[in-house]
Amino acid sequence: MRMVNTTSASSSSSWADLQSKSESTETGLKMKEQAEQRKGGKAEPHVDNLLHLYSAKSEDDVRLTLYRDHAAWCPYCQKTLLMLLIKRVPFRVEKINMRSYGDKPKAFLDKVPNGLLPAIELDGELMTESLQIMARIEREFTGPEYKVMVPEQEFDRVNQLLGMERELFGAWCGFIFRPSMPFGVGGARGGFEATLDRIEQALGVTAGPWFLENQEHPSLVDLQFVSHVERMNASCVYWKGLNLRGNSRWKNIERWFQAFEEIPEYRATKSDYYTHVMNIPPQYGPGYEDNTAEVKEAMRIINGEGDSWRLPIQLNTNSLEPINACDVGKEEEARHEAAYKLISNSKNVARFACRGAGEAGRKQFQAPLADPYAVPNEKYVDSVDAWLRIVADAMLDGSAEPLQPSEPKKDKEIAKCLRYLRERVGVPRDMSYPAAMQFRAHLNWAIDQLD
Ligand SMILES: N[C@@H](CCC(=O)N[C@@H](CS)C(=O)NCC(=O)O)C(=O)O
Repeated sequence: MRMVNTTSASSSSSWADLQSKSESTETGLKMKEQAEQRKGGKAEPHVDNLLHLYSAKSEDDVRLTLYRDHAAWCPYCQKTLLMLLIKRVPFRVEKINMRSYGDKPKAFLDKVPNGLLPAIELDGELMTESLQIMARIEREFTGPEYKVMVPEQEFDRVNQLLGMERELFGAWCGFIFRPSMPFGVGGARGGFEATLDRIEQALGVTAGPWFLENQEHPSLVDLQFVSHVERMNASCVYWKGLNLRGNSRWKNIERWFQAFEEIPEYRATKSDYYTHVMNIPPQYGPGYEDNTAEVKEAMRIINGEGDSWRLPIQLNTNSLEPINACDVGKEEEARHEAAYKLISNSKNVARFACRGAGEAGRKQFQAPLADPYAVPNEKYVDSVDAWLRIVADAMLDGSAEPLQPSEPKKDKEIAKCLRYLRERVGVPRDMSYPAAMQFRAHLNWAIDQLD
């Protein structure tokens, strides 16, 4: 068992040591290579990519800029991003705050006075409204280098399905953002479930997993649905105790969602339930929770209470929040991903965490976890930095066991800082879901020794 003296920063590995250790892991090495590829617009799909060249020879040939939300919360940005990735359109990305998260840069407001996201600039022409953007992208980028996202022979079915997507969205809003009827009968829940039944049938018409026949990849219709269905999965189980994943009533929808989870482009944009239930209210208003045992249990798990954010983290495809099938059994990879992300941004992360013992910002925003003008308490930076190095080390070697108290280490202020950080790990903005769970649990491991 390791003995750790956290009173002096020099007692744990330096960030430089941790960096070389991280980069010698298989995952760290791959992430470093991807960071290099990213600079040239050739990286695999990832939210950190700011340039995708695809068939373009150089950035000078890139005609399109996507403005998307910085925190990866906006469902309309997600579907537009997916359209560009799956269709393989060369594009740049500029990340802009959502209003609930902070002030928007003046340069963006000069271009888009109502501040709406997503927006694109195509050959200098600015557009908003995700569906119109996606349709324009489909018309503009034709040729063998681009995937067809709306097959012409399917126009009628596409229109019908797009109408159903709006119905599902409306039924979801009525279900989640209004109080439930007594005894849960009929009303909004029944309406939502019946709409899902119709979607289930629509998916049953095709041989493959997608909404349109003979598609080897998702079409615009699938993308139009997926970003909100992802939010439905999180919100229905959290506020209403209705688990859509693995539900035998909606097998085709499950198959469709799993088909998405096999696609790297989708996995790169996929969030987790915690991030969603924190970011949905600032965008749509509060969710109304049912007073049931299922809801209490789901909230406990998703909010990280009890053991759900504690080591050892064991996630599988049957968990309340299933992991992607391809991530099963990759706990070490997840730990190493989290360590790499922490190590490559350690100074900023330490200062950010010290907001937990600092002052709230002079201007507040609607998202309760966002506080862009918060002032960190500089007094704690060195101690928080030392604890983060311990956390990084433990994630790299998988050695997190209860520390042997070499001396009393109780420090509630440092614990507050680590807790502040733990609550703000966002997926996919900061890291993938399995990595975020490892990071949250390792932070708890440290907090338990400080609190
Ligand atoms: N109908 C629009 C809706 C876009 C939308 O509502 N965007 C929200 C974010 S999800 C937005 O930009 N709100 C302003 C903000 O939060 O900054 C679309 O499909 O693009």
